[in-house]
Amino acid sequence: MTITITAFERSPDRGRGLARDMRVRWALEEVGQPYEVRLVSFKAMREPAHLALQPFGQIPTYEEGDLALFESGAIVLHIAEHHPGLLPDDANARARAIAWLFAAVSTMEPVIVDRETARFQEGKESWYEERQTYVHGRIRKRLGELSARLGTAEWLDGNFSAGDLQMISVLLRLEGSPLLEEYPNLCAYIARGQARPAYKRAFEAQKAVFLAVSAGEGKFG
Ligand code: GTB
Repeated sequence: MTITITAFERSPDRGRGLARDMRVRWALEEVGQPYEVRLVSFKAMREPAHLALQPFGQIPTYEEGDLALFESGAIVLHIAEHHPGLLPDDANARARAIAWLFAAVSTMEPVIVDRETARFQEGKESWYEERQTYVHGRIRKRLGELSARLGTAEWLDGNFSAGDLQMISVLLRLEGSPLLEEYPNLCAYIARGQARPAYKRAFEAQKAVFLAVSAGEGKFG
């Protein structure tokens, strides 16, 4: 059955791979499943056909036969549960890998995303800089805890898993930020993820969308 995911027609990140379709692409590449991508405009994301797939009008979505899914965490978990390569066989190790996937989206991601939301929505407010101090404090706390747990290990719990895939994807939202540079082991962890051939294939695929759109608009070549 064909797998179809959705992604931004024009990603605001200009091909940096920060939108959440990247996680789904990466997971599909890790397990060797071919997929198709339906690009959606911001207008189409608000229309009934897309809202039927994603009630919040967001990307990514995942369709396979009768199944339609939303939420990148649920999609990555579904892929990992149905194809070998992203979850250990041992039941306890499998449960722990899933716990890391949840930790990425429910413990790490909210504090990290708050930094961007504040910048876009509150950046002009007089209290913005002061609030960012608190936001950065909350991010540092979580990065410090994660860094302590990772220590010198290669991955969070044994072999690379869907938990690492999701965690690295979340940490990448801080790429280029001095906050991340305070934790060299987390930087090295991210770099290990980015060095995986599946990550590279996924990254190039999403970047090709940006390049094609830009070329169509006469900005390149
Ligand atoms: N919890 C959902 C999930 O994990 O799937 C969140 C999905 C989500 O936030 N999707 C975003 C979206 O569709 C795209 S990824 N936003 C449009 C909207 O809400 O109207 C978030 C994102 C957007 C842009 C950048 N960027 O430009 O760097 C990075 C990440």
